[in-house]
Amino acid sequence: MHESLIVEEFANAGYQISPDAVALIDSCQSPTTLVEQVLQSLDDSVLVVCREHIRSGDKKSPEKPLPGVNILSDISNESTCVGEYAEFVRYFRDRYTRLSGIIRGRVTARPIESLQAGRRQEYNSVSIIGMVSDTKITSNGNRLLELEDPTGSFPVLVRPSDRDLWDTASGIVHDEVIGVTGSLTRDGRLMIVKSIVMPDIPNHHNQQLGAKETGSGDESSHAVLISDVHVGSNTFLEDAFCEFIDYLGDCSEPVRYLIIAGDLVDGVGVYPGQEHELKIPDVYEQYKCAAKYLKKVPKNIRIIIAPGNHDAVRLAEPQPALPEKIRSIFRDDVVFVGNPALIEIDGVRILIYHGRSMDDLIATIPNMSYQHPAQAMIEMLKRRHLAPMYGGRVSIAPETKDHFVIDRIPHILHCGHVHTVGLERYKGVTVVNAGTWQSQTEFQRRVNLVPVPAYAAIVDLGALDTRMIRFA
Ligand code: D5M
Ligand code: FE
Ligand code: ZN
Repeated sequence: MHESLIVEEFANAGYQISPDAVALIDSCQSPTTLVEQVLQSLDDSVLVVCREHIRSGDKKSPEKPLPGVNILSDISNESTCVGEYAEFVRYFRDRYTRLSGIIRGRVTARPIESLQAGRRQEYNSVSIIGMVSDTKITSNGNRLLELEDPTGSFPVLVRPSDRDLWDTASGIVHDEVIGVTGSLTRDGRLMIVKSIVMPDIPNHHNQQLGAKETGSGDESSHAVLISDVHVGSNTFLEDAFCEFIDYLGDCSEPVRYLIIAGDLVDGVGVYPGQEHELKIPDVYEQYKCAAKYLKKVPKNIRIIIAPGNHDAVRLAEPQPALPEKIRSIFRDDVVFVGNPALIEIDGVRILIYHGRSMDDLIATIPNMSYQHPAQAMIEMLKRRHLAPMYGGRVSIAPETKDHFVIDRIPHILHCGHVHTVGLERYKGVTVVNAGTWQSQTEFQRRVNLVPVPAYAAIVDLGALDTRMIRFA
């Protein structure tokens, strides 16, 4: 049904209708039926028909009902913080409590205050769990870490002689939580580390995931994961993206979900000089344009949108879902979630995180690179934390709860942000960096960042098989 016909139908019945209400009706599966339903439900007090009058959806003839999305964890509407000092203390305490809890199953640790010189009973095998407050190389070439728990702070030393231990220690970043076992020096003021335990994914986790039921007979639903569309940028790859949208309509796989992990639009004022690289200089127009593309996605595909650092929400993470003013631009069936968000679709848990912390992880941990983003994402899983380093690129809002802690292990970790593609499996978790739909920007050229654009990941939600498809 053409949009002008919808307007005409309402005009004939004596009503005006708002453009977004028209768009909403048009996005439903059978607009004609819905127009009838809405007209029947209106009373004389209504002059202009708005979205609010179109509640019913067209439940009558759903050929294939839209699949549901279970949002397990998301900051939206839950933000409590105003940024006071006490909130930071509480935030880090929550981080410590939850990450140390994960480690405690494997290490019998004592409180740091019990290590005060003169009070100790043993020297040889002592364990503590602490948040790393400092890490440095000593003049003798050892690595010195300072660990903090709620009772105190203690220095621990790693020597280069044990290669594996040294490699682990070299990747330790400040503000992550680790367990260490070692021996105390004679004066009781320093621990020489023998082993380091990170929260990590348990080794037996792989089998548990394997036990996920695969639907019998019916071909299982598929989800398509993308990120960093950057609509509005003059480097947005419109042709490739349109080809991708067409693919969703034509493909042989039963795709039921499309998940976008942030930076849907390029935004405005995100970096200095951005105005020279924008094709659409107004952020609402950018979202309108994005909504136009997404309207062409088949109606039986559930679209899920999380924000990134270019989107129109607060920059501090965790970021809430896009505001209503922007949501109303999109088709009515889109599910908007925060960043990060843990969702469940068809029994599969997907942890969506835009991935800004990768800038810090790649810059700090040895052997990380923008060309292998999945490796940096595996570092998040090892730390059971999406943004372990405080005070870097990610500005972290001190919410009561640390929303970056990975409590429930997802089947899939889905990120973007770095504009390169990665697909790995780590202890049963599928790790996907979905790339971008933007070619190299002037800024990226200067820092020699080579994007890998126009890819989408397609996941069989039954078998959890994942592959990348290229559209260029
Ligand atoms: O980020 C796209 C990519 O560009 C991501 O890998 C980070 C990099 N980037 C973006 N801005 C900066 C700055 N200011 N310094 C260093 N690296 C940066 P996007 O979020 O799409 O802009
Ligand atoms: Fe981006
Ligand atoms: Zn980004």
